Amino acid sequence: MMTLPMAAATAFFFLALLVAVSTVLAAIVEHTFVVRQMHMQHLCKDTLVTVVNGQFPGPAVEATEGDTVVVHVINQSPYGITIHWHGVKQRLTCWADGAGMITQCPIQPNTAFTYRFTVAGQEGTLWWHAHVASLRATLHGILIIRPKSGSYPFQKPHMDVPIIIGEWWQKDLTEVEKGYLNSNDNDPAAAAINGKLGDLYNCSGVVENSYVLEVERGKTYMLRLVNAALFSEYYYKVAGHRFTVVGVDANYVKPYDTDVLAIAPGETMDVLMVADAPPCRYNMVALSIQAPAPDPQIQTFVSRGLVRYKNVAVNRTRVCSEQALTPKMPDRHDTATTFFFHGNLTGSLPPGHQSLLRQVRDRVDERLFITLGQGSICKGGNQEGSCKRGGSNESMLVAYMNNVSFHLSEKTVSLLEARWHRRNTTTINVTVEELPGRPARVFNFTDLALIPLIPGGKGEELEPTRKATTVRRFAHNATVEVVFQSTAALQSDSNPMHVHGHDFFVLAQGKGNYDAARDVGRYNLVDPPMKNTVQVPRLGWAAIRFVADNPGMWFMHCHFEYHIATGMATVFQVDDGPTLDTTLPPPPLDLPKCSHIKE
Ligand SMILES: *[C@@H]1O[C@H](CO)[C@@H](O)[C@H](O)[C@H]1NC(C)=O
Ligand SMILES: *[C@@H]1O[C@H](CO)[C@@H](O)[C@H](O)[C@H]1NC(C)=O
Ligand SMILES: *[C@@H]1O[C@H](CO)[C@@H](O)[C@H](O)[C@H]1NC(C)=O
Ligand SMILES: *[C@@H]1O[C@H](CO)[C@@H](O)[C@H](O)[C@H]1NC(C)=O
Ligand SMILES: *[C@@H]1O[C@H](CO)[C@@H](O)[C@H](O)[C@H]1NC(C)=O
Ligand SMILES: *[C@@H]1O[C@H](CO)[C@@H](O)[C@H](O)[C@H]1NC(C)=O
Ligand SMILES: *[C@@H]1O[C@H](CO)[C@@H](O)[C@H](O)[C@H]1NC(C)=O
Ligand SMILES: *[C@@H]1O[C@H](CO)[C@@H](O)[C@H](O)[C@H]1NC(C)=O
Ligand SMILES: *[C@@H]1O[C@H](CO)[C@@H](O)[C@H](O)[C@H]1NC(C)=O
Ligand SMILES: [Cu+2]
Repeated sequence: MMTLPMAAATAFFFLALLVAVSTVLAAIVEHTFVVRQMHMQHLCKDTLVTVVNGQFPGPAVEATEGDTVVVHVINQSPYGITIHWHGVKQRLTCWADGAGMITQCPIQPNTAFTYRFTVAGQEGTLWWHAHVASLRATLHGILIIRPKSGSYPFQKPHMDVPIIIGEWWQKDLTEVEKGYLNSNDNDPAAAAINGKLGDLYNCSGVVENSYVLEVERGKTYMLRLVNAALFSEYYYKVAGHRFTVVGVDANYVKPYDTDVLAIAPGETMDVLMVADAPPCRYNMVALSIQAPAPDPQIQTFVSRGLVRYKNVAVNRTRVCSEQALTPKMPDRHDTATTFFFHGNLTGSLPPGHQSLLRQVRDRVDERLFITLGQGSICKGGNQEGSCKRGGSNESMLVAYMNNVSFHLSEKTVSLLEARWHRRNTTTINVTVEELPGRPARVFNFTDLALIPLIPGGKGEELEPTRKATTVRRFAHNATVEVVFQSTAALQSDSNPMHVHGHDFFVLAQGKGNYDAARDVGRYNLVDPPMKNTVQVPRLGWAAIRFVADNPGMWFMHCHFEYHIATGMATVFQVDDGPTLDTTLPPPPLDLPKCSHIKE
């Protein structure tokens, strides 16, 4: 037992050597991220925002598959910061995952930390974002991984075009985060495409700038979409053009032709668009989607940008209308279009991933059924005591998985450090519970009568819940199946569920209550898409499987900020494997310490 850390250290030494030898041909992509507050003007208002290198969105990280990425984060903001590399598998580098208090303490103000990891075995679009409080609304950027061979499984596009759908906030984001627990008004001021609000927003007659994409007729553009919004899934269209989806979450899919894209928070997408329309001007529109009433309704957010053809014909006015063409968008309450969009994607796996697919097809070691919903806890000390519910101010709403709302009480050490150090000491004592593998109580999860949060409502009886730090532990190389069930408990949102450190196969999705006897037969075990974020449909379910082969403590959560902040989360603990190259190395020496730990 005592020798474990030594073995790990030795393993790390040899691994480092191996990596040094095998990466002779791989490059190092190095960035310095200075996190700082800055004033920005939008909608006639000066707003203090926290950004990287003075940019919103932040700088793009562009790498080639197999490269090592090194990012020096220098924190000159007043907040503790972590940066999560969303979708990067972080094989044996859980320490660099950047999940606040899960894998590391935040980088304290006026200190620095260097993230080091490789981007291997994945190609396409990912992104990075702060993973503490709501600061990711302004602290994010794209992460592009291009194929090492230079060739794609489709014709090489003329140009890459990042399309980052985000939001503009005028409120203090750290206050917004606290407000979730007090149900304050927490809406963004606008939607944005690549940081531009677009010409649908104005104040005092001054129109906001739009994102403009200049295209050449006949060329093919690869739109690299990221949904960086805190709250909303979006529909995205470009008037007069169609798309071919070729990748999701940095995994190739079989080409899928469509004129509308649906992208949930945390999802990324690679999409080909041929500039084959008459050489005019075409609006692109990103429209927020929301569950219909009786779910609480917020304002709709629309951001508009422009596709403009170069070398427009001199006689343009005869060919083109005066106004740029605008796409006809789905209704903002249309949850069917996104359901079918996601359901129609099938994977196109590289040979290296076939053995994973074989393993999830042949063997399931752990089966979890996880309900996603809302409940309430009593305000004050005794959370499980008796208090008025149904929207009373004596209780507050929280989100949960299987009726437990994730809550970190430990403020001095991350869960990964606690696990690491417990190998040889008992002084670090973090109390965790096992996440239940299924709900203790079965009810009609998708009964619409459960939605309204009103005194005496049908949902009131099911409402009491509790908070805990939950973890689910998996043996190395276990095949895990998770069925997520979106419920109608006090709301009926969809839930974009994100797993850190592993991609998973999305085997099936459906409407209503999951029924294994009926639904297992519908699993796609032939060409399922591989993802890191699955959009679990509103009043429906989604089934995923993955191989737990990356040792560490991996956050697993809904990517709607309100849900993650109020507890729709847990941690997957993956054990070390039997060999040195399946064992997590020791923490980097400069891993941040929590400010209030006395050394
Ligand atoms: C236990 O861990 C500490 C660091 O956390 C290390 O300094 C010490 O040498 C370890 N003890 C043994 C017996 O491995
Ligand atoms: C400004 O915005 C308002 C509503 O937000 C809209 O009615 C008006 O047409 C806009 N004006 C311009 C010049 O875009
Ligand atoms: C006007 O533009 C169209 C399409 O670009 C072209 O076919 C046509 O010849 C042009 N007409 C004149 C008079 O230039
Ligand atoms: C694919 O989309 C069509 C409608 O566009 C729908 O009828 C079909 O059921 C979808 N397939 C899946 C597997 O979701
Ligand atoms: C709850 O609301 C009632 C009346 O609306 C008010 O009298 C009471 O002080 C509030 N209690 C708390 C704990 O905010
Ligand atoms: C560890 O936690 C247990 C259970 O909460 C508690 O009884 C024990 O005193 C704790 N030990 C330390 C060293 O904090
Ligand atoms: C569950 O609720 C839905 C919606 O209210 C209803 O259509 C369905 O019949 C119910 N299912 C069962 C098994 O009661
Ligand atoms: C959740 O657990 C609480 C106890 O903590 C219980 O009162 C409640 O009925 C449970 N609700 C559901 C939906 O399981
Ligand atoms: C994982 O299990 C599969 C069999 O299901 C086996 O072929 C493979 O070698 C195992 N991998 C490791 C790293 O243990
Ligand atoms: Cu959610």
